Amino acid sequence: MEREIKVLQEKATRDIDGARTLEELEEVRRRYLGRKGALAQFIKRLGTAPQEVRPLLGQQINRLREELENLYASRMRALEEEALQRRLAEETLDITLPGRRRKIGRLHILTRTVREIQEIFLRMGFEVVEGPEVEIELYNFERLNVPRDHPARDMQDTFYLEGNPDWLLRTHTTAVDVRVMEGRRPPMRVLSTGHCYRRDAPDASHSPMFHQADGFMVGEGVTFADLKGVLMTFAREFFGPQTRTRFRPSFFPFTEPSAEMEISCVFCGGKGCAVCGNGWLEILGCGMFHPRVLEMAGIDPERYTAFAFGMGVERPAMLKYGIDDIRLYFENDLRFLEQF
Ligand code: 2NL
Repeated sequence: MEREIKVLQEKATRDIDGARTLEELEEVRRRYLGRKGALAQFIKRLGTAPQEVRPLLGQQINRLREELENLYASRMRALEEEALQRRLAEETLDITLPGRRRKIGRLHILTRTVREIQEIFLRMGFEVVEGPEVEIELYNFERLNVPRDHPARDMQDTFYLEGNPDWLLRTHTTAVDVRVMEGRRPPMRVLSTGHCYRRDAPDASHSPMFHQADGFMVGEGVTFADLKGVLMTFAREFFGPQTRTRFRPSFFPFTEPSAEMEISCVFCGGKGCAVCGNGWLEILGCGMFHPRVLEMAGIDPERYTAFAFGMGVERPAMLKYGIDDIRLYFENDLRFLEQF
C-alpha cells in the first residue's frame, strides 16, 4: 500500500499541475480529494491493513492529503490569476487613446453661394424673400406676360402635378417676386432665392432641379442705369474687383428692353480660352419691366418704372470654384463636398 500511495502522489501531482482550466482542476480535485475520491478509498482500505502498519499508513495518507490540498490551492490561485490577466488584456480600456473625432459637417457649396448672393444684395438695400416651390400658372407664367402657347408652359418643359392641372413646380423664383408685388406699394427692392424645376435630362450643364436668385427694384425714376449699377456691383463683389461686364440685347416676355449680362472670363481674363471662347461668360438675364407686368401687379406704369434680373446659382458657382459638371453638386460625394 505504501507503494500505491507513492504512485498516487505522483499521478495526482501531475494531474493538478496539468489542469488547464478551473473546471479541469475541479474535476481533478473530485477524483483525488473528493468524498469518493482516491484518498477516501485508501482510508476505507486502511481497515484491512495489518495492525502494526496502520498508524504509519494513516500518517502518510494524511500527509499526502495535506500536500495535495496545498498543491490544489496554489494551482487554483495560479489559474485564477491567469484568467484575470486574460480578462484584463482583453477588456482593456486605454484612456490614453485619442477620442473618436466626430465629423463636423458644413453647408453645401450651393447653400453658401446662395447666402453670398443674398448678402451682396442685402448690402445694396434689397430684402431677401422665399416662397412656395409648388406654384400656380398665374404667378409662374400669366402675371409675367408669358403667353399661353409659350414653350415653357408646355408639359415638355415644366413639371405639372398630378390631380390639379393648374399646379406646377416653379420654373423660376420670379414667381415669388410676383407674389411679393401683389401685396405691396412701391418702392421695393427684393431678391428671391430658392429651388426651381425644369424637365431637363441631366448632363454636365443641366439638372432638373437647380437654384435661382431673382430680383427687382420698383420706384419712381428707376432706369437702366440703376440696373447696370446694381448688377455691375454684384459681378465685382461676387467674382472679384477685376471683373468687367457687358450687356447684350436679349428677349424675355416680362421685360422690355431685355439684356444678358456677361462678365470677362474668370479663367483667361477676357483673352479667350476653351471655356469662354470669345473672352466673355453669360451670367444673367435682366431688363426693365414690361409695362403690362407692372399693370398686372397693380402698379401704375405711368408713374413707376422697375428693373429686374434672374440668374442661376449653379453656373456662377461653377465658374468661381472651377467645377466642371453640374451633377457633382447633387451626387453627395463627400470627396467633392468637403473641398468647399
Ligand atoms: C434669366 C432671366 C430674368 C427677370 C428674370 C423679373 C421679375 C419680375 C418682373 C420681371 Cl417681378 N422680370 N425677373 C427679368 C429678366 C430676366 O431672368 O435668364 N434667368 C436665369
